Amino acid sequence: MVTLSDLSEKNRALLRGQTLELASWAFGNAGTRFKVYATPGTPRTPYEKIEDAAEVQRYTGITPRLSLHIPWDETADFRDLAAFAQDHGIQLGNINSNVFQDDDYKFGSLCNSDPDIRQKAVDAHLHCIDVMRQTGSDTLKIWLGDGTNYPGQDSMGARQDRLHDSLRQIYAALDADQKLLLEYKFFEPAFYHTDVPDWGTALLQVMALGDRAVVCLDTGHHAPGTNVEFIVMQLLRAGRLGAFDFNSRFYADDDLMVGAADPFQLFRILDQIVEAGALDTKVSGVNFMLDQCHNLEDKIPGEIRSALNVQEATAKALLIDRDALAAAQAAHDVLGANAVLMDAYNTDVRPLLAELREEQGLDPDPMAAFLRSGYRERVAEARVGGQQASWGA
Ligand code: PSV
Ligand code: MN
Repeated sequence: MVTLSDLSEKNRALLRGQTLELASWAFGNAGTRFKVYATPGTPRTPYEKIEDAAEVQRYTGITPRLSLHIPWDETADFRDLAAFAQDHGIQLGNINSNVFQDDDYKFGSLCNSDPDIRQKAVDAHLHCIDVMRQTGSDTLKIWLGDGTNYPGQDSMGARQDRLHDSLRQIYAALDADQKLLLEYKFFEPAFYHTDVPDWGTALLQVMALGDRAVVCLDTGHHAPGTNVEFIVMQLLRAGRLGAFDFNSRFYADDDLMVGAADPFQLFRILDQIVEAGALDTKVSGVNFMLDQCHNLEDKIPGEIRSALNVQEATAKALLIDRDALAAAQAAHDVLGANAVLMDAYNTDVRPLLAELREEQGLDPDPMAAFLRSGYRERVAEARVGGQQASWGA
């Protein structure tokens, strides 16, 4: 059985210091275009989402930040919201813009051929930057639903030019200590072409802006069979990997719990992160976030399970014998090198992580501790009436 002492001093420190950002929308109701199911106790306000995020942090100890989505999390006083979060041990993280749910954006937002609609979309981002100043957030995260459904519908090239022009205006409005994070996704809602479909396009667009523009890699936003860890490596080499949106997919953008569909892929991603020395967010600037929707499972346990999955994949990546791996690689020992990786992957790290939590004064089994706490029952009783938060509401 491996224990914490099997990790080097440096790797123990990395594991102790690991943090993940949660997404506010993970605590709202979610579903598919067929049905969104309601769950008793679902938050009605951003304040209640913070309370739920604080529960995940209370039991895992590795999720101290919460991302907001504007206008889903619009509220009268963002300074008050940030203070409330701080009282709950949560820091407000990225501000995500939403320019995909207004009728005006039917044919696009930042890429739209209508200058008035482009201006409206740019202004929505300026509002997000204002929110960032009030919450103390340093990152503006942009994902666009822009694209076309039919060949010939619009000029793809002209749309790239408009995208650059809109992003340039948004980037110019950021403060010197704020970053722009551009997320790509290969399809949906557009079906023929998407304006930011892949890491190459995202990279070209952010490089045309400046040093404080980086790429967000959402693990669910690639075609089946894509070698996602290669993209991780390449963006890290370019110094432009700004963040992850972690989740799992079987088919499209399923937004399932990270590590559920393909724990081996998650391990391979964390291996690249560890190899590049990018695990410590404060050093690398890479923000590790969960972007998930819990349709069937309860939301807080869903987030706890996901955090534990990332932590397990990280511990395994930290256990890789890097010297043995380098020696096997140098000797072209194909099977030997692969065996070094697989040895780490096949190690049960749960006892090691239980030990880590006990050392930090946490329950060794976060899921069981949360289920015992009675929190779900309390909020189901207390949060009656009002409008439950929901993806798209
Ligand atoms: C788009 O599918 C996405 O991954 C972006 O991050 C959005 O902002 C988020 O999902 C909303 O659910
Ligand atoms: Mn995402």
